[in-house]
This record gives sequence, structure tokens and C-alpha cells, in this order.
Amino acid sequence: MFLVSRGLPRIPGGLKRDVLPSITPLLLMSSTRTFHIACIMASPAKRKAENQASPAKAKKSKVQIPEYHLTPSRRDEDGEIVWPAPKTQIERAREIIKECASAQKPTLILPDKDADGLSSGAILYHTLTSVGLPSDLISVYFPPKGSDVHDESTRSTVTEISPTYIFVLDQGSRRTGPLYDKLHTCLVIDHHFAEEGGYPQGAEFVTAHDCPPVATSALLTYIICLPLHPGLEDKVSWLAALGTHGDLGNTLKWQPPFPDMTATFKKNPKKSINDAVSLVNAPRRSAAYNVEAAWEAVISADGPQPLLSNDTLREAQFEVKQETERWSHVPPKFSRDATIAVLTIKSAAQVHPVVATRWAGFLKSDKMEIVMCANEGYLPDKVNFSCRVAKHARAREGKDKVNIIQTLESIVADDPDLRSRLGESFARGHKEASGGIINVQEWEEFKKLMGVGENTRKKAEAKTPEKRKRAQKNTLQNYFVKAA
Ligand SMILES: [Mn+2]
Repeated sequence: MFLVSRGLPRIPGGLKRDVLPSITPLLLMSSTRTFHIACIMASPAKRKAENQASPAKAKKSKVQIPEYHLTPSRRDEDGEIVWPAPKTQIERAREIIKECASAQKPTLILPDKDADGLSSGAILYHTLTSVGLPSDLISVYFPPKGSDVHDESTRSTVTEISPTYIFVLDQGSRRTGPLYDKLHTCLVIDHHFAEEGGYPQGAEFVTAHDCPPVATSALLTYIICLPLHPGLEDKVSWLAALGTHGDLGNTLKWQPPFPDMTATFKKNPKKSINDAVSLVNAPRRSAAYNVEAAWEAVISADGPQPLLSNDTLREAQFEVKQETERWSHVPPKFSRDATIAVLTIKSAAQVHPVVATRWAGFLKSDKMEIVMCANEGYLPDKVNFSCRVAKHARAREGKDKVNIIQTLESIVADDPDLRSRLGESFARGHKEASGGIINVQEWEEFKKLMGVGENTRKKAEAKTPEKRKRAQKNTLQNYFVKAA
């Protein structure tokens, strides 16, 4: 296997590995509590702020979300449940994988960088090698920090490798030109919303998005690949669990139509899978953006256990926790109409989504709709922002339902010049969890339009969110169940 690597630009201000204190002993006892103690030792002032502002008595959410697996399924004309994707798509995907193995040609895998994408990539990789494709014909590529597979970096890598087969996994949808100008077969495996034709030109695709309860990319890849080789079940089942818990959270009930994973969880306890999710997701959030390390760890592991003791992953996790803690105490400012809270941070680590999620569960005003965390330190001259729906607004239905993308667009609706300068990376993602990357200049103008800081009445609310509980909250339930 070739892990194609491009030099990442060094981000000033990032936590370099050599300045990390000796964290291994601490992490050996790793728990939220241990980490908390580490932070307290580092910053007594922080402890004080936290004790004052984060009582454990935050009210429990009254929003009742049905169990994910109970989402009504789509049925075909014979009344059969269509899951996790249309049969014809799944069968075509299997054909392409088998063709690829027998063709013995250069093959490129482009997996997304999170637990779901990496697991999906590893399942496909193990499948291809099991059915006879030599590993030295397989390349795996991750675009650098701030780029995605539709950017120039990927195009030039593709040209360099000149693959006959390209697999694009869990990358989300975008209608683009072909990833490669020469003759090739491209298969997209995904579960994000896709507009009509929202794939690279000429690509074939299999998507779980239209077959609720929407499976993860790892689970879809698993179900596609499993029948292709008898030895796979043992090798990749834990990866299907890893990716699925990565996207859907660790409370998912593995009930039909989800496959029975009892044997997998017997061998690999849920706790070890869930701990591995957090570790695998850490490098992509760290300043160094060392996604390759997460891939190497996942592809060489035979279960979650080796991931739990992987020092590179642990160091990244430590850095991300520390950065999250550091920036979770910034007081929010509010939009003119008090519906949007804006937290401005400056971190080379990708902690803005986590900070937004934390505050979204904390701010209590009934008016509050959207919590936005803007990171001015993630990429040079850019502002990366993440938005989440405030907890109290999540139960809204019908025309009152919060649609982040629509709200962001409506703010600039009367300023077409600014809208065009905000570009394509503004207000991307899901209605319930959107974000974007914009230039500093446009960010300042956008803030003015929102009237950030003009509303001072809400300041009393600007305390600090309680420490995030271990349960993952921004699961795909938010994205898919409510997205209908
Ligand atoms: Mn995914």
C-alpha cells in the first residue's frame, strides 16, 4: 500500500509534539476525570470559572427522539425493505470491486478522515487484498488541512498515480467534473444528502442516504463487501462498528434492519469500540492534521485494542481535549435579534465544531436559535465556522423549525456582492449542523450584517457550558431523522 503524503504546511502556534508534557502516564489512567485534573493543575483560574458556571443540574432535554433503527424504511414494489441502499446499486458496487481486484491495476482509495470514513476505507482495503489485489497496487490519499477531494491537491495526486479504479468513500456530495481525465472507473460509496447528479462526472455511486434508517458509509461498505470473501467477517466486522458508532453515536441499538453484531461486540466490547472512535477522530482535529497516522493505526489493527494504546493517537486526543477546554470559556456575543450566539476562538486545532456543540446545549434563552463558533486560527487568513441548533430550539417543527443553511443565506440575501465573495464554502453541510470557510474580510462584513455585539441585553447568559458528557450528542440522528 502506498500512503500518498504531501507536506503539510506548518501552522504557527500549533502544539508541537516536543512541547507536550509527558502525558503517557496520565493517559494510562485516562478518563474524563483524570484529564480534568490535568487541566486544573494547569490553570487554577479555569477551575474557578468552571465551578461557578457549570452546575451539574442543567435540566434534562425534554426532546424525545425515537430510536434510530425505528425510522420507517423504504420498501420496493414487492414490499421488501430497501436497506441499506438500493439492491441494484449494491450489486453494481460488488461487481466493480471484483472487477478491480481481477484487473490488477493501480487503485486509489479516497476515504474521509473521520472514524466512519477511515473504517469504510479499511473495510474496502481489506476486501480488495482478500480477493486478490496486491497491496502495492493500492494507494490511499488524504487531502491536506483545509482541502477536500474536489480540490487541486487531489487532482494532481490522481494524475500522479494514474489509477484505473478510484473509490471515493464518505466524502459527501458535490457535482464536479471527473476526478481524473483519463479512462477510469470511479465508485462513490456514501450516505450524505446528494443533489441530483451531485457526484463527480462519470462516477457510479451507491448511497445509503435515501434508505432510512440511514446507514453509515462503513456499514454500507461492510454490507457490500461481506459476501465477497469468507474470511472478511472476522477481519472487518469491528470496523463496521467503529465507523457506525463514529457517526451515529455510541447509544445505537443494533436492531433490525441493522445487522446482528452480538458476536462482534462479544469479542470487542462496546467500550473499547467507543474509546477507539474518539482516538481515531483526534488526529484530524489536531493542529498537525495527521490523518495519515489515524489511517495507519486503523489499517494495521486487528481490533480496537491496538488503537487504545497508540501513542500518536493519544497525544492527538490530549491536544484536542486541551484545546477544547481552553476555548470553551470564551463568552459569546449575540446577534442584533438575539437569535444567534457567536463564539470567536483562535485555535490551529479543529475544535470549533465541539465548542459550538457544547454551547448549543448550554445556552438557555428561548429566542436563541443558532450557536456559531468561528475559528480565526485554523487556516491562515480564513475563518472556519461551525453552527449548531441551540438546544431549546431543537424541538421546533414546521415553519419554525431552525434551518441553519437557510438562516445564514437569508442574512446575506440583500447583499449579492458579499454573497458571491463568501463563495461556495459558505453555509455547507446539513440544515442542523452547518458551517463554512470564508475570508477574514467577508467574515467581518458578515458579522456586521448579523449585528454581533449590538445586543447587550443577553450578556448575563454568557457563562460557561457544563463539561460535555461522554455521550456523543451531535450524532446523525440530528442530521437524518429530523431532516425529512
Ligand atoms: Mn460518514
